[in-house]
Amino acid sequence: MSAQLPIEAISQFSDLHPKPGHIRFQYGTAGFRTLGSVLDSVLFRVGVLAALRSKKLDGKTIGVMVTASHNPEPDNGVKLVDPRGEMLEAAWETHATVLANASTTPDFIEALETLVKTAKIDLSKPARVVYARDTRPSGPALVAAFEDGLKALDAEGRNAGVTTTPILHYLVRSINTKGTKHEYGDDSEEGYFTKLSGGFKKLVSGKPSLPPLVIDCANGVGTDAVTKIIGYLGDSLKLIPVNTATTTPGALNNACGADFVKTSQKFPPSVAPHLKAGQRACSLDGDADRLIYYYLDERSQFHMLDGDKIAALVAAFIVELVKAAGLDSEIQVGVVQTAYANGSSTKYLTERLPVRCVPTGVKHLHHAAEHFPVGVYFEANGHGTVLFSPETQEKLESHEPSTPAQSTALNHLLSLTQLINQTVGDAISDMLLVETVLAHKSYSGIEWDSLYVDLPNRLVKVIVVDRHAFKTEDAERRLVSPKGLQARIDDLVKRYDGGRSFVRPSGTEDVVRVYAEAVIKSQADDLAFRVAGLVYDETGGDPVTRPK
Ligand code: G16
Repeated sequence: MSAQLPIEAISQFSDLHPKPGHIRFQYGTAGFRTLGSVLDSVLFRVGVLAALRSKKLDGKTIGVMVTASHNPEPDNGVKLVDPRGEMLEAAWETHATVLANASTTPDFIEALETLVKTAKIDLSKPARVVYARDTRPSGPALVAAFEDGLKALDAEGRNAGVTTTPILHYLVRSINTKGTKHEYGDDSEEGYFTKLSGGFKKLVSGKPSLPPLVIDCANGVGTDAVTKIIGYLGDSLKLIPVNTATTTPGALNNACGADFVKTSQKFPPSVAPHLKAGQRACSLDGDADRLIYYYLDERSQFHMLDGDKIAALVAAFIVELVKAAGLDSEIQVGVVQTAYANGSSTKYLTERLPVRCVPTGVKHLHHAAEHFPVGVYFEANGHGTVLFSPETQEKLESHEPSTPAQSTALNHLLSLTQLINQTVGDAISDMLLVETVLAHKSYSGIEWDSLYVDLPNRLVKVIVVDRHAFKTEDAERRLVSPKGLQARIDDLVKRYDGGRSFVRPSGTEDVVRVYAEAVIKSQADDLAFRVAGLVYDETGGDPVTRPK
């Protein structure tokens, strides 16, 4: 380990990207996320960190995505992607937070030296990083700061341009598996679209076409991906894209997108002209990794089909295929959820399959899902995917079917492994997956929705003085701090029929989230607002304004 950190280059670049004194950054649920205007130093340091992560992993390509996903347009953020396309290893999240908070260039260099020593990084190894950004106006300057970080370590960078988060994850895995027996796909956008659309076309071949699907692109980077995939899908699926204004200031995620639909429990006003009775539609979020469906019934009433409903639909379909392929004694399907999963969905699923509950954040769900031969994971907010373990994949490839029906089911399972982006939740891949199941089952939104009836629920945000004062346990279902607050929540919950509520600090916004459900809608609302009141009273003071 003779190579040394290029201190001089790092110093020179670092001085161009000073850390703002008054802010403490944290690598949270999905990386660093706050106002884009304060992230310059973080992006530079993430560039250096990504290069070191690659060196540590023997020159494997690391991914970096510049996005704030569902957050408002002035926000931005950055997250790192490990070589198999999964989220950054947890221990390195701590390193990222330490580096981001070093006050000065000398402190930053000292933190780097400590990291190199403790993580035993061989600096003579090459460093390779692939990176992309979403459509936010602050993106180009932040990418430039990030590139300075790569330059400081003389790392090899590949700019994947403006693209979705799931495509970046796909690229990382494809680059790192190129030429191996686990080759994931061609390492290009074209490879991604060909792979997904190819799997979809095989799966729906011979099935009656579904009516066109309205797709709300949240005025974000998903617009471009939807436009492109339309070309690859041909007649196999008709999409009607709306909210495609990627260059209109302030339009991103504004009264549209998956988070708007899930949180406000209504469809985006801009989608209204396309919604008639029976019409199904879906919304992506700002970086196209979340998906929420909805439809209007014959009385023009809105019904939401969220991540829980997607999990139920997809898990049941895969279980049926595994059985039809004659593999049910060998391949078990399991589901992973978070505390936000609707109580009815958990009941429906646990009656049929093994179900695990983990803390919020795709990284937690992903790792838990890896323990199942087929792991279906979805957050209620529409973020999720399906994982086929390497053993399952091999079984599917080597299994000899004994009847034509088994052979068809087996081929469908193999096509699913192509259609599904197994690196991370992917709105476009998930949309094709849902459309596949609907086509196979001849379901409209109504039949899908009738799998189980959601318990009325309400999600609210509370701005508090210090959200870091809120600590949780039991997969975020109970508060351990502030002291005594959980007992007061428990007392309130007891008064509501079917009541359930929990409180947790957001890892992507400067708020505390309160979730509540109850048998009656007005009661769920009431419970949510009362718990929010408790939270606010507990922390008191003026709500903190966000850093300028
Ligand atoms: C990110 C994470 C999700 C998480 C969401 C909200 O989504 O990837 O797993 O559910 O944030 O997290 P929190 O409640 O901690 O703010 P996205 O789509 O914004 O990247």
